[in-house]
Amino acid sequence: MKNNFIPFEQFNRFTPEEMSVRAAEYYELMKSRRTIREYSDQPVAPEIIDKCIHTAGTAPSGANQQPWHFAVIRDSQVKQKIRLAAEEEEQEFYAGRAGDTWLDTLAPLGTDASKPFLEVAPLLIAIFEQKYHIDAQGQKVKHYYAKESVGIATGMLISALHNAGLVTLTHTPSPMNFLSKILNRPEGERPFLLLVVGHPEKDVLVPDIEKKKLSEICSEY
Ligand code: IYR
Repeated sequence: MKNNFIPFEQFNRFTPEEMSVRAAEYYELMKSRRTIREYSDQPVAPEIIDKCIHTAGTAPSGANQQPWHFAVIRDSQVKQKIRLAAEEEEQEFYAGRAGDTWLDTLAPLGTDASKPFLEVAPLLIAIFEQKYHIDAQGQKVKHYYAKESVGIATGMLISALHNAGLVTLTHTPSPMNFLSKILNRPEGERPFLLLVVGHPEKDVLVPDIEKKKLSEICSEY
């Protein structure tokens, strides 16, 4: 059945000049984002995280099915369990599962199997992709473009957290089924990403790497 349609009233229209300024300002904001692997234990107020997750929840999704769940982990015992399980997987990854080609590609980042940030950072957000939901009649309803939708929402979350003055690490221990077990997530949900969130450790260093130029990522037709 077709939805009820309502006027599109909350949209802001800007002059071309205002649009240029806003586009440039957003670029400046986002290009200062860096992935951070060393965190201080400085806490983050829950309402800031709630607002950023609420922002992520405004993302477009296939058939508006919103196939995502954000599990916020602050409890140190749960963080410790996640660290131990992740490091177990990472040890196998770095000891051979990844293969030489992958490890050679990663070498410039200087990463290894040790993941202290999973305990030090004030919070982790485990993002789950929901493959389906159960409707009022108890029937499974498949979600369309679930992975794409969760990816978009995750990008919006990273952007919102950066805008709020926080740093993140998009961590993907592989496989990460342990997240479903530790967090007791329902069947039909798959771990998508583990986002580490907080404040950077004092005097933190980041790799001296560059983003591609506009001409390398964009073509016009
Ligand atoms: N999950 C591992 C390996 C890793 C893989 C990629 I692709 C990265 O960009 C970074 C790390 C780890 O977190 O160490």
